[in-house]
Amino acid sequence: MTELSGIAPALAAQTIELPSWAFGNSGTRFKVFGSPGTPRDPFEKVSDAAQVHKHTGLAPKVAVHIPWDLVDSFADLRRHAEDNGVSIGTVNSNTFQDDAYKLGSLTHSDPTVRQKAIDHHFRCIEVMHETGSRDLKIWLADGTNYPGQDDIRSRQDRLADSLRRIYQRLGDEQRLVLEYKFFEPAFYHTDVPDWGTSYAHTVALGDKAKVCLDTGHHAPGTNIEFIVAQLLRLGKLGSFDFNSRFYADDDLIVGAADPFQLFRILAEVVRGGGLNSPDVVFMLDQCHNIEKKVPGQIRSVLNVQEMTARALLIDRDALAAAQSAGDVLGANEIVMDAFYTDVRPALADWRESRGLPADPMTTYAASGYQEKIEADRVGGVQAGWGA
Ligand code: PSV
Ligand code: MN
Repeated sequence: MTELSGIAPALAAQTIELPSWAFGNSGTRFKVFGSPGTPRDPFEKVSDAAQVHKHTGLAPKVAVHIPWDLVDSFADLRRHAEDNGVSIGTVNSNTFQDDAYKLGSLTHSDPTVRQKAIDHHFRCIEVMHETGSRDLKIWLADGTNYPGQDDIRSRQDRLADSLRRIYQRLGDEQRLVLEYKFFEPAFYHTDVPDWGTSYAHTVALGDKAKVCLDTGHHAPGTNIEFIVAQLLRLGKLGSFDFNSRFYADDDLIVGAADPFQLFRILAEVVRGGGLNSPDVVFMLDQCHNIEKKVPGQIRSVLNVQEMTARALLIDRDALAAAQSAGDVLGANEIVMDAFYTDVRPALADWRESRGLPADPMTTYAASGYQEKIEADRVGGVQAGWGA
């Protein structure tokens, strides 16, 4: 069996943040399917997220989305999380579902709309104080659908100004992470389409501003691991939104569509010192449209753990020697050897040695939790992506 002892400390330190919205119902523009047991409020979402942590030991934080996760008392939500062995992670702002933002939010030409969007971020910063969260993640749906619809350059200037105001409101220990996406819901241009734009804005803001890389937000064929390497090199990689995609921003289970890509990304994370660094948050941003949500999240964090283990198994000394000798095939073979190593049996043993289930999927299925939430959570309104 594969020997994990050399990489065990790194594995033990790994943490992955879960998105609260992954536990709600989600779908496409064609249909959102309801599923039994879906949480009806943010407290139930946190309870479900805590199950993922309980069975894997990997997921001690839950990211929230505002206003989807607004509650009367964030102190209560924080306490509920802590009582369940987890805590509140990244606070995601949402300026994409209010009619006022049809033509933009932080980039809008009307100062009143811009101020509304800025005020929303101020509210998110308050939530961060109330929950003990460090990071404010901004993803903007801003953009245009038609050439000439608005002045791209002026929108950048307005964005820079809005971001500066938000940044100035951050506490000393808080950060802003700016997520980019090259399309959707705007189809001609988006105002933060790529890592370069996000980098330019975050550099202008200062050290507490970083880039968030969502693995589903690139054109097909983009070498995402190169972006990872570059952002780590520049000290600007703040967080990941992990998911996988076949076609667009599919938000499928991380590592499901292209395990090799996940491995390559994690290999660069390890190489660049981003693994278990407080600077780089591993977050999931996924939707479980047809599969059960809690096991979907368990599978997801295990996928990240397995690929992290494989990335850690790359023989770095041998690789460096092969690279400096110009041994093209030898260097490639060292990387592929690590990728093809089946770490699952060794990880199962290692988990068990730490008092965790060898097979978290099976243990969850046998725990009775799923049956209990399906029986208990009848009535009320199921939470969904967007609520
Ligand atoms: C946008 O597609 C995005 O990736 C942003 O992170 C949003 O906050 C999230 O999806 C919502 O699922
Ligand atoms: Mn995302």
